Amino acid sequence: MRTQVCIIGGGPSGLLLSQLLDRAGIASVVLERQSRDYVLGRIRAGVLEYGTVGMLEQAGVAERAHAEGLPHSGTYLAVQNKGFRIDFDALIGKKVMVYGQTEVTRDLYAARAAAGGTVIHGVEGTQPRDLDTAAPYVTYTLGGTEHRIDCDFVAGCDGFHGPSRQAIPKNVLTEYERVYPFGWLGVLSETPPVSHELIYANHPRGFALASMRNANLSRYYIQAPVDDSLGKWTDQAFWDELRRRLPHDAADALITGPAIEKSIAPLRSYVADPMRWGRLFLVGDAAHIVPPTGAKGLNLAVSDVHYLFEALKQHYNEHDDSGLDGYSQTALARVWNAIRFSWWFTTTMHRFPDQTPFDQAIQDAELRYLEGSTTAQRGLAENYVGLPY
Ligand code: RFL
Ligand code: PHB
Repeated sequence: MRTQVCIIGGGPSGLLLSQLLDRAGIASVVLERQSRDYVLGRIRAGVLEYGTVGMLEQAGVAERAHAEGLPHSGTYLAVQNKGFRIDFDALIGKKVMVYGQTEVTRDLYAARAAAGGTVIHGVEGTQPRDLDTAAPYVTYTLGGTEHRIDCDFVAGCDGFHGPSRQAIPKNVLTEYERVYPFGWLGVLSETPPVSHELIYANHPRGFALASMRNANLSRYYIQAPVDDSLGKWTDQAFWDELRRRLPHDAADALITGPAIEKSIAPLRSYVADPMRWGRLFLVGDAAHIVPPTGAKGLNLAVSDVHYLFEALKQHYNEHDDSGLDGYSQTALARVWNAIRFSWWFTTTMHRFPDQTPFDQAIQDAELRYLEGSTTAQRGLAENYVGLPY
């Protein structure tokens, strides 16, 4: 088979890139290791920057997000069970939208199917090859049969554990990493959200987050040791711990129910530089990971898609490769802003096992400064709603 852009990975970044390319008359094939149901079963991001919503509009897949998504003009931070609000709209005139990654992915799958796009599920042993030549190709097996796709470019949209980044020679790649000494225990429950906006809570027992998907679907997280067994966290133990960490008024109002999903996610910051090698372009989690505190992972994947899509259009329509040549530098500049913000917000909101009294006093001062200063709040708001592309 031959195509123009071979996309490895059918998560949000691969599907969005494929959808945008199709609308620009550029052919692509998406290779996905998992089944569609498996991809849609992963509960992940919940908060979209408005730049992300704009990209969904450009791709013609924003209709349901606009109808069912929840625009949020602010968020609450809490310290020791007492909350204060950061008003994004008043501070910088922008909002975010609460609309789950699962729904974004569902909309993208529907759009690809409606346009007759090729998304091949269940591929194994995917391997991008000859990336430093003018004729790259990707091999994989499907149902025991070997296949090969010849292409002009390979987009590595295959997440943190995919084969694309591994294809870049070690002596070319610089990796930056911080692993945080805790995880997030997340629960999804069919209960009304405790608050109409998100609550990020700093508490002596550890961080907690109250989020949501819709009027009857809540998403909650608590900081927990990453190696804790899920068996230890009965629903009752989770709700009790969450209640201890939320602001008192929210804890009193919390409606609990059975967890329909429960998992522990590790927290990590990671950047691979460069994001381009020869004819391979890394996109999203394949190139970088942020801890979820800043709600940036999916949004960064979408801004990478934006830069790569514009660069590919320039290549095919104007025979101009400056966008492709500058892709890594342009994308990484925005990535590092989000890496810094996510690191700062994570460090400010969590309890670290080795936190000294000095560290604790600095954290307390940081949060008091945020509570009392609209200038400090503006910085948080600007980063949270998303820096411009
Ligand atoms: P994905 O979603 O990991 O998709 C990669 C796809 O590649 C496939 N794949 C392969 N396909 C073919 N051949 C192979 N050899 C392959 N190897 C892998 C995989 O099966 C998969 O389908 O990466 P992508 O598209 O770059 O998207 C990134 C986002 O998924 C991620 O950044 C966010 O989910 C992060 N994230 C959040 N981001 C936000 O912007 N806002 C949030 O509120 C937010 N909350 C979160 C999050 C991530 C979390 N977890 C569990 C990691 C909350 C959590 C708990
Ligand atoms: C979520 O709803 O899953 C969510 C929201 C905000 C975050 C992280 C995750 O910062």
